[in-house]
Amino acid sequence: MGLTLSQKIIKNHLVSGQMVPGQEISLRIDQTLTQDATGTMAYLEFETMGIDRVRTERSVAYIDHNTLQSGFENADDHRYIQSVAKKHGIYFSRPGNGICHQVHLERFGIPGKTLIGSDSHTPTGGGIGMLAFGAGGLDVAVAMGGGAYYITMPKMIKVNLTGKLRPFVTAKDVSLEILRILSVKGGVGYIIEWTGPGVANLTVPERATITNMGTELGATTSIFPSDEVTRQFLKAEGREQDYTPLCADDDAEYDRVIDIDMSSLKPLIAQPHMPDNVVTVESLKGTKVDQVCIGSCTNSSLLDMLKVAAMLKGRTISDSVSLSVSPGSKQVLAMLADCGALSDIIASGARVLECACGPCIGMGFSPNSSGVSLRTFNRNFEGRSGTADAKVYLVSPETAVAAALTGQITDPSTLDIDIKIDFPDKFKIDDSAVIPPEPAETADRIEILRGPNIKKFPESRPQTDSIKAPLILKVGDNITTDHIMPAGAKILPYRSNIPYLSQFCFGVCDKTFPERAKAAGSSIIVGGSNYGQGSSREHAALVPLYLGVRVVITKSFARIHIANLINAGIMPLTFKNPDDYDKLSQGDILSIDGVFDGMDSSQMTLVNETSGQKIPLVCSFTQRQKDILKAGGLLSYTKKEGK
Ligand code: MIC
Ligand code: SF4
Repeated sequence: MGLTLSQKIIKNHLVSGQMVPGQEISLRIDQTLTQDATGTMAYLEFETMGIDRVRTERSVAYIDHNTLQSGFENADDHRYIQSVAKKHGIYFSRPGNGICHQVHLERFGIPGKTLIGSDSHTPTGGGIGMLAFGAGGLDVAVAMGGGAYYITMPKMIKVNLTGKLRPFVTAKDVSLEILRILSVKGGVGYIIEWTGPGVANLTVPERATITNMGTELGATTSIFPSDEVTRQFLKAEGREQDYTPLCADDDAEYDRVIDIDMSSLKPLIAQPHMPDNVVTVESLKGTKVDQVCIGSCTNSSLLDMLKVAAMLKGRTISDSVSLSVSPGSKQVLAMLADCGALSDIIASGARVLECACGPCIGMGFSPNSSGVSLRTFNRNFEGRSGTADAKVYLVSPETAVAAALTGQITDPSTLDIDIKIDFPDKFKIDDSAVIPPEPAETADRIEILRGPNIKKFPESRPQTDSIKAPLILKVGDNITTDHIMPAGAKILPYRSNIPYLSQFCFGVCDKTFPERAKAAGSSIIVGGSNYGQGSSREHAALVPLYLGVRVVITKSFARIHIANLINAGIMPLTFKNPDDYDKLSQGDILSIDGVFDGMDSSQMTLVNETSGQKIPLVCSFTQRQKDILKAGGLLSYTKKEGK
């Protein structure tokens, strides 16, 4: 039997385990990336491992999230990351150089290589045939030190693309269509391979939009073949030598096949507050819009921006709309400036923001009270924009511009606009904003610059054989890491200050949670299905650990978050019968005895001491995960094992 493309790359990088779906495998990692919001913690973890130089082929530290410097904290963190990078062999992409995923695709990604990044949208690299995963900071630190990356061997979904996108229908609409079909949990446990005759009709930036948003499906990663289109892209980046043709074998077997005929798609829109709440743009026609934001790692490529500029050229945005445009990288911005497209954007009344995540992570540009905001981003979770009652919709750049011009939700294909762009076959290459590391021989001269905002890690707590603790918080389905550990301009500067961050934990669900959890000392959280979807931020595990959470019991977990919980030493368990969720109430006293035997037999019994009911739980920990939980987390385990 032939192999799928990802199975081939996995096979080439397999360190341990067998390629059987559901089994734990570990992979050799060629490249890593970090961004600043998760990077400070990842590098603090890397430092405690005591390794002088990174052992990857390429590691890059990006500054793109925490760029609003309203106090010393973010600037201090940038300096810290820059100094660690210089000392330990890591390339440093300066603030202003662009969003990690966009820059990595342009300058560093290589087909067939493995990449892990401390950001959930790292699968963007799948747009050029990389096997790229989002991971917690600690997993990235271990990979920088040469350690393997552990995942559960995924099943395979093939999306067979046919046809060609019609004008004003875009790769973003393909992403929204697959979200409509599969939902935000439909990709959990799968790699999504995009194949079929339609692939040749998609450029690399379009493919990258699609692999980027595979994260919203909960997929382990997403990947396109590396073909002639990939070669052209790498050639335009002056990196043709990095090209290798790659595709699945003809007789590769997939667990599920989904057909999408691109010529039949219409412009789509995800309604508040989930990326899978998708309908046609036409069906919301006329809804008044207050704000439009164009950018983010999903839609900030040169191709996107040139289309935006072409639509805005010679036109002025509606009086009632505020429009932001954030190009994805310095390369994109410089090329827009050189060809005059930037002037067309500026003349339309848009506010041009720096090349960074910006409004996507609530770093400024929050909407007005209960405002309607149309964004070309990938997430519209409640409160993420920084305005608690805002209504955020996700759309393509074309649909975004249509709304900016008309002041209402408008299907762009109904406007009398012709988009004509001249797409260059050579990009402007200027890597001056990427600072190379110090040579190994002189690296010990480099001093690490630490700011006062860097605080100690939460103390690790080894799991014990019996646990008795209150059910401190009960939450529903699809809880995101933005619920657990919100981001935004006010909180993000404290990503290396867990005690401060802890005041905001679960703030969207229950403002009293931090105080109650701290007072309880030890506690248990109960959640519904797909708990922990969204961001890769390990803070969504480290902060609950700091607040005394020992166990999280749910109907199911999202992939990166369950790994982060185990890495933090918090035990994730699931209900054997999902209906038992209803037998528990916040405030109940819960106990579990025989935890260690339970880890071995994959079953435990939860006793609700308050109601007297017994509830069966399941788990499936590998020996390594059991040892990590018993050691009180991956850092203690790594130190103990001398790994
Ligand atoms: C996000 O989009 O939520 C982020 C901010 O990029 C996160 C990382 C973080 O929380 O720092 C992600 O997606 O992993
Ligand atoms: Fe940045 Fe938004 Fe992309 Fe996250 S999703 S990396 S915040 S642009």
